Amino acid sequence: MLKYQFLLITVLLALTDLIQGQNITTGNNTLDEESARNLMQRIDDVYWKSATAYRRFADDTLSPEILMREKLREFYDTMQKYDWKNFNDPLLKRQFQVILRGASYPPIDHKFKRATQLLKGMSRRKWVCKKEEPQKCKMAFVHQIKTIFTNSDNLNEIKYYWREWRNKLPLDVIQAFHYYIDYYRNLTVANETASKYWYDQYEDTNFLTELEGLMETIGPFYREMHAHLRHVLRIKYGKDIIPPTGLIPHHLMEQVTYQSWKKDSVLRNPFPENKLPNLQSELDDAGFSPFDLVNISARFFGSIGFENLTENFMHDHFIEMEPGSGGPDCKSRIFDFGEIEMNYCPKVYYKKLLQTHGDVSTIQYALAKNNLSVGLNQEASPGFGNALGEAVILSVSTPKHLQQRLGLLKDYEYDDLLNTNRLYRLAVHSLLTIPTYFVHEKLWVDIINKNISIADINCHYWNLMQKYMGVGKPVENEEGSTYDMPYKFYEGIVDQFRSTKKIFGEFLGYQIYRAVCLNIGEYQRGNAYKTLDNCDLAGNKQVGHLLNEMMSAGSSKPWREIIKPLTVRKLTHLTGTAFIEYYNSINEWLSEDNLSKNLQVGWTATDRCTKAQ
Ligand SMILES: *[C@@H]1O[C@H](CO)[C@@H](O)[C@H](O)[C@H]1NC(C)=O
Ligand SMILES: *[C@@H]1O[C@H](CO)[C@@H](O)[C@H](O)[C@H]1NC(C)=O
Ligand SMILES: *[C@@H]1O[C@H](CO)[C@@H](O)[C@H](O)[C@H]1NC(C)=O
Ligand SMILES: *[C@@H]1O[C@H](CO)[C@@H](O)[C@H](O)[C@H]1NC(C)=O
Ligand SMILES: *[C@@H]1O[C@H](CO)[C@@H](O)[C@H](O)[C@H]1NC(C)=O
Ligand SMILES: *[C@@H]1O[C@H](CO)[C@@H](O)[C@H](O)[C@H]1NC(C)=O
Ligand SMILES: CC(=O)N[C@H]1CO[C@H](CO)[C@@H](O)[C@@H]1O
Repeated sequence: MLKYQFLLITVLLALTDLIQGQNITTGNNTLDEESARNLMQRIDDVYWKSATAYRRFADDTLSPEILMREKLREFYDTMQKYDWKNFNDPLLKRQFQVILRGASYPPIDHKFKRATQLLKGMSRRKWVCKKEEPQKCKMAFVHQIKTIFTNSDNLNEIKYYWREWRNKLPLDVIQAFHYYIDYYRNLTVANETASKYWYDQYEDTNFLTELEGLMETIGPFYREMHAHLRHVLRIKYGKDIIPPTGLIPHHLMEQVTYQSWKKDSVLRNPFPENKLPNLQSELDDAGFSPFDLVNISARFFGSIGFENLTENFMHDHFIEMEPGSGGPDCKSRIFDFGEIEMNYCPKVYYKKLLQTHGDVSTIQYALAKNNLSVGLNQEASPGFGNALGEAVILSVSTPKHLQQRLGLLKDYEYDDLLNTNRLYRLAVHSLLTIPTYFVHEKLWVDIINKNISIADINCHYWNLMQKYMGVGKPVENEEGSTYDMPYKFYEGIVDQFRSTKKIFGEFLGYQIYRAVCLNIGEYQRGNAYKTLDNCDLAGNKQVGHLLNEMMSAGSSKPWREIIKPLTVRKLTHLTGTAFIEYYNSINEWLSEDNLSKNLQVGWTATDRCTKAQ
């Protein structure tokens, strides 16, 4: 009875609208599924028009996700009038659910835009004075200070820049950070926690707990690596500087991170006599052009059964950037909302070869999902696309792929020793970056959930660095100084670069890779000829099928449902075990090496927050 009354009232209301000629929003006089479908059609048109405009007029401050959210704002009120939670059509229901996430956010104003710009740009902003010429204050973290961290072995110099960058943190950056805190804290009503909004696209308020579980899984491996790094730093800088037990000072850990791919670095390859190949000269010898990297990447997808990109498509949608326009990282610029375009780096080097495979993976993802109706055409969750790209990159970086598919490294006998060296470098990089992102993520979520006060941000940061990384504060800052987090923390709270995306993408990438490798039998546990770290996916149509299923699902299902068919056990959560399995050989080598050198593993932590009071 009540239901009918409600229906009557809504019909009456709609009729009144109609009579007054104002019913432009629902376009029909009922709020039924048919009219909902029509509404979606209209929103879809708006979406495509805006997406195309975005490609032409993007100013790069706000992410396309946020801009599209703003574009659809005018429809939220109308959409909320529908009883969408009780729709019969599951896809239509899902579409409402996904789009209406945007309704929780206040309209974007210039303050939000300004804060975003400040946080995104801080790594390139110049405020640090030269150590030798204190009146010259034009050094930015990227790339001046980073270059010093990477190349200097003068401890005073590294320490000076570590401290100065933090001591002189501009006030407007701090204000932007505080603005962001308020913004997320303000989203909540009553007793909600802000992580409900931070993790809305993961559809899990307590997603952090799942991420924390991953840290525990990789913990033992991390601690072995930590003991090893403490040892190599002792060799490099002396026993007086680095104690045999305890925390590694932050500035030196940052140096190790930046040096993970450097030839002459503090790192010591497990088998120094077995020289890693010079991939640059290999690529030079092969005579690849920048476009060849795109073509090679596109052919990877062709080989696993994706529809081949036509010559016309490639010439129209892949555009080489002007020399020098890509910045020092030479990152591709990809427009994957609506119409697709990729502006690629005009250089050829190994890292680019890998990244281009990731980029073309993004393009394939866009091709697979962009034709779904608005809302469903989104990434399954932030970082899902990164994970798919990561799985492809892991395949392309195998000695097997480089040799057999790309005809590189012809003169190398890629034996176990050489492979251990390769995995060592990769492991240092991954094992140091993942926990860093996690510490940033946890700090941020603890802040917005009001689990810690603003006054405790800094000490809490050091508590987390101790707990998860065995890293300590190198020097006490001057009085009145502010926060000690590196620039990646601030970038990591901006949606485009958010730390969640990196952690999620990394772990899920290894997870997808392992699942697919097991599925096609290229990885067999216990078979020394079918190891996970040398599993190549190229040429296998089953791989294409599995990847395409995930890509073409878009956002029509939660990410957990999308990964479910991958595994026999129907996993719907993240796991760190694929990561551990991938690095199994280097993990064993580290443990044995620690043992033979009698190194202590682990550290003790002290509570930096109670000490400060
Ligand atoms: C958060 O809410 C407070 C109180 O309503 C308001 O003064 C402040 O401007 C809001 N901040 C942001 C960033 O939305
Ligand atoms: C939040 O408040 C509501 C109503 O006041 C209550 O029912 C609910 O249990 C509370 N939730 C938590 C997590 O405290
Ligand atoms: C794509 O092109 C490759 C050759 O580059 C060919 O072997 C393959 O069959 C093509 N795939 C389709 C679906 O046409
Ligand atoms: C990509 O490479 C293949 C093989 O070298 C070549 O046949 C094809 O024309 C290239 N595609 C484009 C778009 O240049
Ligand atoms: C996808 O949408 C675009 C633009 O509306 C259209 O040109 C293209 O034919 C569609 N492709 C498919 C496979 O439906
Ligand atoms: C909140 O922070 C305190 C102290 O940092 C910690 O002990 C506690 O576990 C945290 N609670 C949650 C829910 O994260
Ligand atoms: C001395 C020391 O702590 N060595 C460790 C090195 O790694 C092995 C394997 O995990 C540990 O058992 C040793 O304790």
